[in-house]
Amino acid sequence: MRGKFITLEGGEGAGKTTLIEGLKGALERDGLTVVRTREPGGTPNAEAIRELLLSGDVERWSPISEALLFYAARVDHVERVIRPAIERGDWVLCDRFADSTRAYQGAAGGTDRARLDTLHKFALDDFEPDLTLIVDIDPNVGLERTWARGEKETRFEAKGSVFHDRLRQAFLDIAAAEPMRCAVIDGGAPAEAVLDAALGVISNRLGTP
Ligand code: T5A
Repeated sequence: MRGKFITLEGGEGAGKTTLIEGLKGALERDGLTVVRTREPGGTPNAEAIRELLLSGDVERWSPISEALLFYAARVDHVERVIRPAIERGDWVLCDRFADSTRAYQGAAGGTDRARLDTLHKFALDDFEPDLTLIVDIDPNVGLERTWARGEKETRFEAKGSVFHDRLRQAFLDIAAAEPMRCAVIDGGAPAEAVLDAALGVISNRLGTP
């Protein structure tokens, strides 16, 4: 039986990585085999592209160059990891996917959505997640969480507040446009409540064995 493909999306520091860890444990306790992965990344090639994308000067790449690099990484990731796992019957939890390109390079970065849709179709045809959890958070709260880690800022964290406000709205717009695929989770809630909400959505939308 085909597995399921679940993506987690949202702005910086929304809590996706924390949530994915909790989801993996809970779904494995339900007897599922779960593959946890992330974008950009998930394969050696895609991790090498991640380094190009996240480091360096904020304006190092134009949004179109970024989109092409994200898709080069994404095709490698889908072909080598995501699709084989789903075909084995595993459930894949992926930290970010194509909606991040639509929000970061598209709505917030200024690349026309139709061009990104053409790129997606060229690269992956109609391949989309079974379910996308959009973890929504006030960008100021999310960025403060990332700063509290004391790590060097990525190129995207370093973009200004207008960019991060647009991002939040972009993810909410994606959820509103595709309610069958997407669900919005309140990322400002305590971590346990975020996990409970996400598990509720997964159970309602996809069921678990
Ligand atoms: N990107 C990516 C694009 O521009 N286009 C694309 O197509 C793709 C795929 C990736 C960057 O690339 C961009 C987007 C990103 O800028 P990344 O480092 O993977 O870079 O960035 P994020 O995915 O944003 O990862 P973060 O770690 O910054 O955020 P998370 O994963 O959402 O948050 P998380 O879980 O690490 O939590 C952050 C902190 O908050 C705490 C955690 O303990 C942690 O310290 N926390 C909470 N605190 C209170 N309450 C909660 N509910 C909490 N949940 C977590």
